[in-house]
Amino acid sequence: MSRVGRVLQLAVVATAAVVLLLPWAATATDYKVGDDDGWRPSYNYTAWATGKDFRVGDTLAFVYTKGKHNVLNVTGDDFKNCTASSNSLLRDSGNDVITLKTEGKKWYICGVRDHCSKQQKLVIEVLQTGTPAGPSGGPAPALAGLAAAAAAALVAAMAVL
Ligand SMILES: *[C@@H]1O[C@H](CO)[C@@H](O)[C@H](O)[C@H]1NC(C)=O
Ligand SMILES: *[C@@H]1O[C@H](CO)[C@@H](O)[C@H](O)[C@H]1NC(C)=O
Ligand SMILES: *[C@@H]1O[C@H](CO)[C@@H](O)[C@H](O)[C@H]1NC(C)=O
Ligand SMILES: [Cu+2]
Repeated sequence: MSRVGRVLQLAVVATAAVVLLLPWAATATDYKVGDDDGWRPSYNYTAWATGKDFRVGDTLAFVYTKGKHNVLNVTGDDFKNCTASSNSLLRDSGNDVITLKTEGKKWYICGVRDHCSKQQKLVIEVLQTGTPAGPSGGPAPALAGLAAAAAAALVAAMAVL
């Protein structure tokens, strides 16, 4: 193979590697709802969610003593009323991990007695997968590193010419 052919091959391989690695560079975040307080009444989940960057692919873990609480995904209207929705999925394992699969608002309540009206409810806004806009965004440095590596590979390829 000619030298130019080799260089082109190298450039193609470097580019392909970067394209293939991009999805993995944007790592998902696993959130424990309420952090050390877990899932319980009389905790401000709005304050907990404030400033967090929820993305498609991230997970929410609702952790509580099995039998004492549960988790129902509900519509926005039912969230306000603290009522279950017709298509709510009841989760009650005590360690309910939910993967955020789509963008948009997601509403969760506890369906046990009056817990929901005692603040045991969470609403979040899920954004598309990608580089967080926040100042201390996690995956951003990894992406920058990959871009730099790709650039270096291409420069190296040029130098061979
Ligand atoms: C919960 O926190 C939010 C955001 O910090 C605040 O606006 C709201 O008033 C708080 N709710 C209660 C009941 O303290
Ligand atoms: C609750 O989650 C289930 C399973 O993902 C889904 O089929 C259902 O539509 C959801 N219901 C609401 C009210 O979001
Ligand atoms: C919410 O509650 C109000 C008052 O009880 C009721 O009129 C309304 O239909 C309820 N909305 C939903 C979505 O259940
Ligand atoms: Cu509860």
